[in-house]
Amino acid sequence: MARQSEAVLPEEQIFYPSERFTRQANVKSREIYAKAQASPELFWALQAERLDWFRKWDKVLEWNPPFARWFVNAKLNACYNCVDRHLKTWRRNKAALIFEGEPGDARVLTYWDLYREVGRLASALKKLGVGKGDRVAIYLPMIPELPIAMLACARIGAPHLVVFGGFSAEALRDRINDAGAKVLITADGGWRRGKVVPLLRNARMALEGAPSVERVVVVKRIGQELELDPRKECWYHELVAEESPCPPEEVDSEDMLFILYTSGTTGKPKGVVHTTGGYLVGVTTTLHMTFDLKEEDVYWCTADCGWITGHSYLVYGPLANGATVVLYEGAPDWPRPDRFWQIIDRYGVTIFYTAPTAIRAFMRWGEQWLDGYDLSSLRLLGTVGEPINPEAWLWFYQYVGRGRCPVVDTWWQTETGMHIIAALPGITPLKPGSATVPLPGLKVDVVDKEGNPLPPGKEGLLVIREPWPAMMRTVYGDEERYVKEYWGRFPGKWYYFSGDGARKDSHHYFWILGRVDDVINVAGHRLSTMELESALVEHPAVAEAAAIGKTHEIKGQAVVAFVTLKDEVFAEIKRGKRSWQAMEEELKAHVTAKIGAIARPDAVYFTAELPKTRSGKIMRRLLRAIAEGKVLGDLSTLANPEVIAELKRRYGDQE
Ligand code: 6R9
Repeated sequence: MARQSEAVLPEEQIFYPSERFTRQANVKSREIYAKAQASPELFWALQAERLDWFRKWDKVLEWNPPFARWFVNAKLNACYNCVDRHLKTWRRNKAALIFEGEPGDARVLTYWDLYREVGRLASALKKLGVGKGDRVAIYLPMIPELPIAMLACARIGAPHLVVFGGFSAEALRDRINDAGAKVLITADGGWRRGKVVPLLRNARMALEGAPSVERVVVVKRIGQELELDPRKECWYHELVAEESPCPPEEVDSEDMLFILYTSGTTGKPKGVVHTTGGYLVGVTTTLHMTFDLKEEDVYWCTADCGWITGHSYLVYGPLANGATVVLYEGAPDWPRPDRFWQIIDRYGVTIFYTAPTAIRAFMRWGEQWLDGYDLSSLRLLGTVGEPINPEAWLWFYQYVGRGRCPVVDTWWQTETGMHIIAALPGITPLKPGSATVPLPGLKVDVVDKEGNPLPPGKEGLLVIREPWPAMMRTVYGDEERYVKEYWGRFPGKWYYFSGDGARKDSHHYFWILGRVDDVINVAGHRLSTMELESALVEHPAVAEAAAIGKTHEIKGQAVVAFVTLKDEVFAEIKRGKRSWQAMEEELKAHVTAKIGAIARPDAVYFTAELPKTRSGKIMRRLLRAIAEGKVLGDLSTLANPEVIAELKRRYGDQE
């Protein structure tokens, strides 16, 4: 890449694609934008040729806002596209998954191996009574059985709901109940920084209040002595031992592929529903275009399968493209902060996709951890999850990419299913900190509160103005919420509202400003303030609580909770029977138990009252300003100004 000039601010620097990269790129010419714009449906129909269909569509798109059907009446199978079809070519013996576990164990599965594993589990699930449309919950560590389980479900037309292994028993239970899952696939445990994560124990706790689950399949990962309950639980390896692969089920393009829960603006996580045809076309195409994926690549996405990035760009997108995918279990700094560089060196990774929060952590640990590793195999870098600050972009570009690799920042969401704003690395000049421009065929805009498009330079709301193939279809069991939250924001206009703020610059590049709703983004993970607050008030000592996201150097945002205690608890602390510190620790542990470690507050601030408007709404904006030591702004609607002075005195400017 050629650098424009050193003498400008990082965010004004432009990095042009190198001739060498462009010459070999999957997309070499800007014509693609004009072509896609001229007829998005034709564009997507052409892209759909990447897949194998059992029956082609009658119509590309049926759009009854806000309900879309893509590739109407077409038939296909996602697992067939990710696995079986590659067996007809030399890819049969190509590495599909290269796995490295935290304890250092490694496994390589060719596409043929993957077919055998997936097919056998699919047959076994059928025997357990799982049929088309039945939901299967998956609560596994990042081991090959996780993508295998996802694909096995897809093979028999059973939608999966993957629950991140770091979530608590309660979070698992809520998701299972919302989806009415029939079977749960879990493990005896997983490894995380040298410790065992007790997945089966959590699962058993979750199932005490989840009557829909009939059977539990347990992968032996940790290998501790363990008794299973033969009435309900069975070992994965015993279950599949005698099986052979069943044929893939023919499903409709609009049949549900999976549900994935994500945080919204209320306390209840929503089950984002993705269907089969459009989703698979979307993720397969974008991976090919934005990451320039080639047959020879060794592709590594560090996300967990518990998130959408793991679904779209670790499992479905890369495998449908027949790629070699690296799968790793563990943490970037375990056993040492060089784990990532070691993996890139060891497997010759060529495309590396990770999160800004990880990059900022590496910056802090220092470049010396990269010393001695050969990273010359890398040819493209990607980021996702939150806005990347120009400093982190430049560090990634310089130290990891050695100034040779484009850094493709990808903006998208659980709901969009696929990349929406991202560079095409062979043709798009890059600006550190900007996700650049919408992909071909997509209409994205920045609008004001009424939905009027804003000119460059003005900050507003990020919307998508036309349907796209991998878009969510509904919120599971709550269509009203889908219509209202995503499409009902601008009456009279069918615009998809992302929940993000943004501005365009004079080159029409998009700069994402973060969430404008009550969603906090901690290390790329979405949490809702309501969810945190309901967890806090469930604690017997808490009268009222407000959660905010405080700017954090590495995580982007950190959770800070403001809590009012019940009078009797307050009195006990005053009398010295309990301490503030112990109370703070107890509440942090409580939130961890309720939601998971990612939700653990960095700090709990105690206050006699929360600042509220005259109509009784908590003014989180003020709490955030206090926690960050910022100017408080307009206080005219505040009903109880005295609490602000007190909070500022106690907690203002505090680290
Ligand atoms: C893929 C994923 C979505 C939210 C989204 C936005 C933030 C994601 C971003 C980004 C700036 C990027 N976000 N990618 N912000 N630049 N490249 O992360 O999905 O977990 O649903 O989160 O993450 O705020 O609205 P999800």
